Amino acid sequence: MAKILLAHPLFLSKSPEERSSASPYFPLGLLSLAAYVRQRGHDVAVFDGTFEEDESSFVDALHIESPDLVGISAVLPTREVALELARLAAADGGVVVVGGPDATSSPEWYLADAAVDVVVHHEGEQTLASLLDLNDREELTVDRLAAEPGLAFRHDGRAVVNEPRPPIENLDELPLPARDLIDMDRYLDTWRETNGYTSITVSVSRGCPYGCDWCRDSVHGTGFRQRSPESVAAEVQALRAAYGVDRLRFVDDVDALDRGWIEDWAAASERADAAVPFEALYDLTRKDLPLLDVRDSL
Ligand code: B12
Ligand code: SF4
Repeated sequence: MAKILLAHPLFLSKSPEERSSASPYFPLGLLSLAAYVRQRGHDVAVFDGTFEEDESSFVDALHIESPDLVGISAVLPTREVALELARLAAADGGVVVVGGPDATSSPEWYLADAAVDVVVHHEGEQTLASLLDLNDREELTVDRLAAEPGLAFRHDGRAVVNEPRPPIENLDELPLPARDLIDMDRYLDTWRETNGYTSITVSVSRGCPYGCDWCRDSVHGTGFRQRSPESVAAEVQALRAAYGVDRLRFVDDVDALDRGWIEDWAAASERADAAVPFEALYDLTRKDLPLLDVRDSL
């Protein structure tokens, strides 16, 4: 089975804005990918640039892990550093894959650099797993890549962007993010030192039905999908037990579109002793949502 090194190219040492916001979060999408491909038998390691001084630690990670593939996550402000890591990984000989929100909106930009072999656009779990399977079967050929939804690649010097893969409908089928692959204590200690409390990200839903122009083709699309309230309560209960977390930040496009879901989640949280203060993005024009009621009952 293939070994993949997944890399987060945000170095706080190079990013004064992120440093001053003093609220470091490791991208949950990358940990979700890690858990998904690990569950399918692949070997996964994570490189987290957050607390590293510079790219030399990434070179060390390449030497230590010797991955077959390197997967790099990119948002707009990290695209240049993502490319730097891609070049280092390409020089080391691995297949270089880039994914994430910026790679989804600009796959051609990444493929214009010879260091990037493949882009995974939109939701990444199933597409990355398929790519690893192709690698294992030594089938990373143009024909096979062209048949795989969610991929973009270079052919005859031009970017070929396949159709997106249909989104995962049942989010409860996804394993919980592989938080064990990063240094969670370092994050929690930083939160405690700078804010006086700890905060951990959780994903409860994917997609947003509003379809605003600039975000219409975002990673998770316009189809709103929610996890079950019970699975969220169980994850929060586990986070409390493992890390004693004080607060949660939901990383969804938008939350609380479904009043019934919130009520069920509040009940499930009480049953599981998993009521933790949280922040999330709500539609404030929705006067029907029981925000204060829910908060009071927690
Ligand atoms: C929570 C959040 C934050 C938090 C925490 C970020 C974190 N590190 O966790 C905070 C507030 C700090 C933040 C800051 C910013 N954010 Co923000 N944020 C989000 C948000 C709401 C959730 C991210 C998330 O965890 N999603 C859930 C996971 C499951 O999805 P995902 O990350 O997209 O990952 C999936 C795919 O992208 C893909 N994938 C991701 N990486 C990789 C890598 C590989 C190799 C592969 C194969 C696939 C792959 O597979 C994953 C699983 O399906 C998103 C919007 C959204 N709903 O996604 C915006 C979003 C990522 N943020 C965005 C922006 C612009 C910013 C800021 C620049 C805002 C600002 N002006 O300061 C900063 C930049 C921070 C930085 N330098 O990284 C944009 C990025 C746009 C772009 N084209 O790059 C988004 C998409 C919002 C938007 N709709 O515009 N953000
Ligand atoms: S996530 Fe926000 S910006 Fe994007 S479509 Fe939904 S409401 Fe609009």
